[in-house]
Amino acid sequence: MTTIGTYIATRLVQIGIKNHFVVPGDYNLVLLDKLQENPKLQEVNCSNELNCSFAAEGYARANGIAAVVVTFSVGAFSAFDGIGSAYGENLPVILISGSPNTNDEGDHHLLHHTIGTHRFDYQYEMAQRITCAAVQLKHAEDAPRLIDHAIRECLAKKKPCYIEVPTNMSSAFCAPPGPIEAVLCPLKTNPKALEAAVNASVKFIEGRLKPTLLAGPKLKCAGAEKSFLRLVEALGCAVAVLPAAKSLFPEDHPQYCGVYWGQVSTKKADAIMEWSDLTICAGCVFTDYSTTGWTSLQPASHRFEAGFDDIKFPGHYFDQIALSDFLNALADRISTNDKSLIEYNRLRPTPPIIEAASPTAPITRKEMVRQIHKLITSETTLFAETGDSWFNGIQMDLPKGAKFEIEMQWGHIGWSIPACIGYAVGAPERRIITMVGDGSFQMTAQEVSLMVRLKKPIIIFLINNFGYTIEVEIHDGPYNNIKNWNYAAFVEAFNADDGYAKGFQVHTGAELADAIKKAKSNVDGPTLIEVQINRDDCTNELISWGHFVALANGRPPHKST
Ligand code: TPP
Repeated sequence: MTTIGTYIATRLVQIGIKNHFVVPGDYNLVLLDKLQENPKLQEVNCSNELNCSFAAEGYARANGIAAVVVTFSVGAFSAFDGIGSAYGENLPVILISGSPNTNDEGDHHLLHHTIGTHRFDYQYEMAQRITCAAVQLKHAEDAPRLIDHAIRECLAKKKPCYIEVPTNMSSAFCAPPGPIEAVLCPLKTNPKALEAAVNASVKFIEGRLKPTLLAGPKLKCAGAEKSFLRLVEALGCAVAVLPAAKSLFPEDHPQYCGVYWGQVSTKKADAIMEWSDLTICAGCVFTDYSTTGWTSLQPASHRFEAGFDDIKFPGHYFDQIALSDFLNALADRISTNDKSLIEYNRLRPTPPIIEAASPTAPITRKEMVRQIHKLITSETTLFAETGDSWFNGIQMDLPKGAKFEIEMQWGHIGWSIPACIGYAVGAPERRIITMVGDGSFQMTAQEVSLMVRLKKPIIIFLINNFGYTIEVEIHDGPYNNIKNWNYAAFVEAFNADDGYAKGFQVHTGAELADAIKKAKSNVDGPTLIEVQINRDDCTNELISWGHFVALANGRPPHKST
């Protein structure tokens, strides 16, 4: 007999989930038992619900879909943070929350883990604002329809969904799951809309002299990386990526011209993008951060935008078109125009040769980056946390196959630690390297414990510059100073009964090289290498970017007329 709990378990397995991330609580315990009955589903236990939601977010980055199970209010409110991230970052994460017994509201009871009122709908109402579909399972006969609806939307829109399961509902009987194909309904391109869009686009693009291409982060959720590559090769022009799209286009490709990020671009991408008279943006998201405080947003007349499911350029708008279908169709029809690539090849900077620093000199950020860079292979996924780690990571050239993860839309410090362990569960074959600042690490540090528990050989570079340096560059004050920790000793505390966490603190290039060697041989657990650098030793790019973002933040209110 199918219960609501086993129904959910079957659906999770059918859509490709092997692990669900949980923190138990009395409102979800029966549900957790029901999920455990499915042998194809393995539970992963996190230390708190904030971390749990980020671990699921990271798992979705690796696996394409994830689920997180929490208890009512005290758990779900913390998990909302990672769900906000999943929404912003276009990651399908299913948030499942236990909730009060269905009889309690009618019985006019006050309950624990609530805000102390007689209505318990507030969590569902909050969830509606940060998910693409939110459902409450109050009647067993409705449950299959509601569960399928939430999951279908989540998969199609690549956004999180919410399923609320009252504590007395998990073991209630319901109809068995129907064919999964009815839930897997990817966006269908309307052929008429596609034809009209491609005809108008070809005419528009061929009317410009020197187009360029720009890849954005939504290429990934749209599954359009290959079709983008086809368009790149058909058009033959210069190609840049937005910072959050790093690694979605191969960096060894002859048409690649770097990360376009205004004045903090790499490889002079800004020179060629701003020289061009049309930027064809595929899956791009322009925010104050990705445009360096709005300084690098091309004028609308120079922008052609192919989005997740729509196309817009001056005087035109089309929707119901999947991005990959559009890029493929355009690649079939567009004429080659390599003017921007020819120009870029004149500007292309020769890669700088970074000399090794003296092994005994106090370590600098530059030397640290040089050594981390050498570790990156085609099997590496590099996580770059909010802070100067963004800039350190963005500047590293990646070999073919290497992947880069960044959370630039949501920008929650501390994301990288739980997200990278979630990612490691979803992609056990990848070698994970995480660069994180001291301030960020302090937010979610206890999730290193899960790396120890699961024996994941993640290498964490903890860049200790003794404070919130990115904030120092945007707007300084005493609040940017934090308490220093003994980070190496901290992670080794997780070895209490067993475990292989290793921690090192390094002050010179030689010490770093030695710690990296030891990290590589620690295959049964995480290694944290704390690199102590000077408080002001940050990238020039952080300083410039911080300046422009601060200017954008500081614009005075519009005067009323
Ligand atoms: N709270 C959350 C949850 N997220 C944020 N992004 C912030 C506050 C604001 N914030 C952005 S970066 C930052 C803070 C507090 C400091 C990061 O410091 P650290 O991790 O040490 O990196 P560094 O800037 O030193 O490289």
